[in-house]
Amino acid sequence: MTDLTELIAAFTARYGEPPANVVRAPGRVNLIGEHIDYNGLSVLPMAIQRRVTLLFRPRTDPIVRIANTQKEFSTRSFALSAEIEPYPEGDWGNYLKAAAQALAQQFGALSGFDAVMTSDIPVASGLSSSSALTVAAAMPLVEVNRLDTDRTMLAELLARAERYVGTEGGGMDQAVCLGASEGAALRVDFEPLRMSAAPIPNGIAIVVASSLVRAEKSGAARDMYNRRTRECREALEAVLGNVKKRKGIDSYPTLLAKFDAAELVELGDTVLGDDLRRRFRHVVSEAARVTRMETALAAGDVAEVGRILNESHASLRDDYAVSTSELDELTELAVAGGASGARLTGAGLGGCIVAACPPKGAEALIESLTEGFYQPRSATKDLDQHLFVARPSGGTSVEPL
Ligand code: NG1
Repeated sequence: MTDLTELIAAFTARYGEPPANVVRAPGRVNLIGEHIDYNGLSVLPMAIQRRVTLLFRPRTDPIVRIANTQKEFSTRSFALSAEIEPYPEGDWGNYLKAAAQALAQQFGALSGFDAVMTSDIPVASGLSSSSALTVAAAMPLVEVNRLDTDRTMLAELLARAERYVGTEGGGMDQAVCLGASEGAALRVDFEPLRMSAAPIPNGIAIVVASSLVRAEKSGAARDMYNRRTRECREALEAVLGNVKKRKGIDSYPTLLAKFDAAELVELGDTVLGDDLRRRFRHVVSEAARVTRMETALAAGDVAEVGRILNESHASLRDDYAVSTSELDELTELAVAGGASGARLTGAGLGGCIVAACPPKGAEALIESLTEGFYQPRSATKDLDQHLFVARPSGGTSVEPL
């Protein structure tokens, strides 16, 4: 259900009064900078036209009630406090509680709200449905309680908040969900968080295709994710221990400011064992690709954008070991179908790929992926859920109804 009139009717039928406001919080596709946000390195995601839509009405007590029109997610209701007991692991309501607890800890006693929501962001697909949900649940509390905050502060707060669900995540998703602007990707820098628009030129189309494999945040994908964050920390420690003139160098960003990627890869090769050496090589080479991607986008150079995507995929597959056979197959099919390049996007182990092509090639690319990947799997029903041209979209909005 994405139609606003229907959603308003559902709200009024459930609560006996009409909603006061609508929140729209977008999903995202990450163009470049994969698995480096939690290392404090800059990334370049883009908000997409898929989003969470949440209608709400203030309450005067500290209760939050959220009904979801998607049948697999039944209604959640809880009391606001600085210590909210989580639902069982994997429960969708934990994203709501994550936002609520963090705001209660930061701002003290809060009034709650009643809400009805829906989402057309595919779940567990690397398109950040979870952060969109977290942001969508936070916005009514910000409005109802007139909290003194801004988008940057909120993005930092909600990035920490989402760790409530057990993932040691970075801050990319909440930042782009809040800070994106239409027609552009968003460069996100960390420590401290800064956001700036990187326009997507008309000559470049971005296509998203799902591998049809879910990357569950509560399962194997989460364990892999947390293991990679630890490996990155270990690799950094070992490299820092071997850097001469260490003064002022204590993190990935400060290391990359002092040395170029090739020097660091060489250093990593010398001081790290096999797995850590490869993880480290991905991190420093991916950081360099972010800078190259900005230049390629500014120049409207779709061929170079494609090369960068291909290199990133190879690095995620071979060095970071987060690809799957389906993601590899999809990227190969995309390139064979006319994309200038493609790579897995998001955390990996399932989820989607992102491909770039000239706009006039998008239709042929979609046809070719349909024939090569989805038809053989009898997965053409509701195909636009899994395969679509992503439009660079604006960040979260809150409007009166
Ligand atoms: P997805 O793909 O939504 O699971 C996760 C992290 C990002 C980032 C990417 C990998 C969360 C909420 N999101 O995104 O911060 O690290 O993986 O680049 O933890």
